[in-house]
Amino acid sequence: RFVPGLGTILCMNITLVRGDITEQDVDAVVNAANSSLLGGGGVDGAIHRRGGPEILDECRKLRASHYGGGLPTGQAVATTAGRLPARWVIHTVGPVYSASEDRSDLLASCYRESLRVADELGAASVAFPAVSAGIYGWPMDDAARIAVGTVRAAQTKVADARFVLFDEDAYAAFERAV
Ligand code: AR6
Repeated sequence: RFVPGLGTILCMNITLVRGDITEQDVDAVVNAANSSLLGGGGVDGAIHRRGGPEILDECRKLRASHYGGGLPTGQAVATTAGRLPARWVIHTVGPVYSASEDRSDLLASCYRESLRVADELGAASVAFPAVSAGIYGWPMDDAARIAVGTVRAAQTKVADARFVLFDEDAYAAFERAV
């Protein structure tokens, strides 16, 4: 918003929602994808199931045109959202958790890059899952701390950032992080 004397101030609302990310009425939903971009389980499976085959078609085209070797960990790319209420899906690849190597920067990069892509699209509202905190094994409290800290600190025009948590434990971890 524009404040006389101060210029433009970017304000972001961060909200926590308990629910299913595929049902969110936002401009863009973030997918916890893998580098193949060709689908999988968890959030990825739900998004492709509910969104329909258009999403996979665009993912295949992206692989052929830009990401022959797959989308690198920590990066993000957008496709249509098919039949989802959202307009776009932003696919990002979280790091697999490692107890012996600190991969926090890569996890933070998923959120920063997703917001950068959202800005490019002109998306004002974005729903995030707890990237890496499912099949990729990241401890939920740590994943939540990185997610909230990174989104809060980001320079972005996104006004509504929503974390959509599937179960009570994830919701409680994000509440602690906020
Ligand atoms: N809405 C919101 N959150 C969900 C949903 C949903 N519909 N479904 C699961 N979650 P995950 P990752 C939660 O495994 O750890 C796939 O096979 C889930 O409970 O989806 O980054 C990809 O293709 C957990 O808290 O993502 C990759 O191979 C969080 O979302 C791999 O899994 C993330 O869990 C990525 O694993």
